[in-house]
Amino acid sequence: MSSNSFGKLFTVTTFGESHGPAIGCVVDGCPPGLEIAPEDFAGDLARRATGNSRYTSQRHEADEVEILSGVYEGRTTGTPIALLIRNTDARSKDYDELAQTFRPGHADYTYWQKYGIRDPRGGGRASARETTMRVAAAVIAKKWLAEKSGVRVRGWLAQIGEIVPELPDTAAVDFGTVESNPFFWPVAAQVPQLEKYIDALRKDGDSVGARVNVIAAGVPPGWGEPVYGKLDAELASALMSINAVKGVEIGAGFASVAQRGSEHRDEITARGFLSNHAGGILGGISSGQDVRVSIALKPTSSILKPGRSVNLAGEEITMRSKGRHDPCVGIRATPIAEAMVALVLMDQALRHRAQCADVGEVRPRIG
Ligand code: EPS
Repeated sequence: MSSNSFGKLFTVTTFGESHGPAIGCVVDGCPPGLEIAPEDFAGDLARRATGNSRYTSQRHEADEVEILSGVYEGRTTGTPIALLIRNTDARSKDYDELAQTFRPGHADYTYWQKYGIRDPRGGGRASARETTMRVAAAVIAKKWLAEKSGVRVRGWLAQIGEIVPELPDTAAVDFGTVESNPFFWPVAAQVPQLEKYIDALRKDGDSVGARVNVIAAGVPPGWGEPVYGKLDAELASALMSINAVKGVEIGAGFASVAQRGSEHRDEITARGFLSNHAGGILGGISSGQDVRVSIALKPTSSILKPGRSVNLAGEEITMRSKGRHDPCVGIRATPIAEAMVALVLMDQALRHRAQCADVGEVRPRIG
């Protein structure tokens, strides 16, 4: 299987299946001298993990990172950093029946058509388990971005089904609140409503979609490579590669369709831009404003509600997905979306440094 690597100067290759012995990644191109310890990974991996609440899959993985290479006496050496996480709670018998059919809405059918063979246990490589290594790799990127450029990448759940946060605007998001509930929801008063909603969904054997927003603050102007390596193009590609993502918006996104130019353009003053419909990216290059992205995640396809499919002989059957699935994959997607944004920014930062370090600071600098 090809295309398991991405990035140009800061490259990440992930490997492993949901029910194999381990999952892992190799991060190449990390600048030397960055302090990294196994404990650095615990926070974000726990934010993404299953089993943190009754609202996600009840698979309980330890998600402990082993650093196999690239770090000496606690600092990166500039050589490939290999990270490994052993799978400790796979329950493959849940997938015995699923191996004989294709879950409607799942990658089962297309993997089968493409490769003529598949590892059905836990969805194999198509499982959201793979996103663990994206989050692990991004711990390194987030740390470097924060230390070198003061960049901070943070996200929140911005819609689940029909429910939206009751907030005047996204500038009002309090990240303390986001981190204090299992949904990454920015309004504490709505959390009981979400709990009831997910409990009812589970009882009904169904699932629902979600939207996750991410803001990268502190990105300096200049990151992004026109024309085929535009920052927004690479963000869209990276975010779209997350399991279940069906849409990506940058800034005003699809709302731009109904806007006038006089509204959409972000007017410029000596004190800064007057709005941010561009999502912090103009011409594929960061403007110095917050980079703002949003993703749409489809409802989980593995659900208890019976659905029609065919078996390997092509006969029509009715099937239901057993196992420990998430009623809404979006609930755990915030750290994953942050991770992909951070990985793209880190790669673009190094690429900008490589080509344009001699340009220096250009006047006027807005904001
Ligand atoms: C997943 C199905 C479930 C989840 C898994 C993603 O796996 P299993 O059926 O083996 O319990 O638990 O998520 C993780 C294990 C994880 O770490 O994110 C799927 O079909 O994508």
